[in-house]
Amino acid sequence: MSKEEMLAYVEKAFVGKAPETIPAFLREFTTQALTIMDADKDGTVSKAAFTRHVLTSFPGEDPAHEFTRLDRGGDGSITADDLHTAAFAFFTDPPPDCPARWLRAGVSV
Ligand SMILES: [Ca+2]
Repeated sequence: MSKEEMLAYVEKAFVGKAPETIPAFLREFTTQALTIMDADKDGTVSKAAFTRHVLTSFPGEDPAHEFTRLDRGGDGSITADDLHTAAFAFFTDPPPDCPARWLRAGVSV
């Protein structure tokens, strides 16, 4: 096993093998981020609530593209599962335009 293979294994073990099985510390973080952005406390984050939250933390930014990426179900709201998927992708295989603003927004409160 090469050093790279070992590091890849450790990274996978660190964040779990799939979005459904991310470890408790990451689940706690995504749940906290969702709670902070979920203005009406119905368990999901609407595009309007997400936009308000991001613009409050980062005035002048356009959160529309990021919302579309995070809303993987395409149902017009961000769920806990959406954030688990985003967190898993963020750590394991971040695309060049990986959504990160929600992470910063979540930890900047
Ligand atoms: Ca909501």
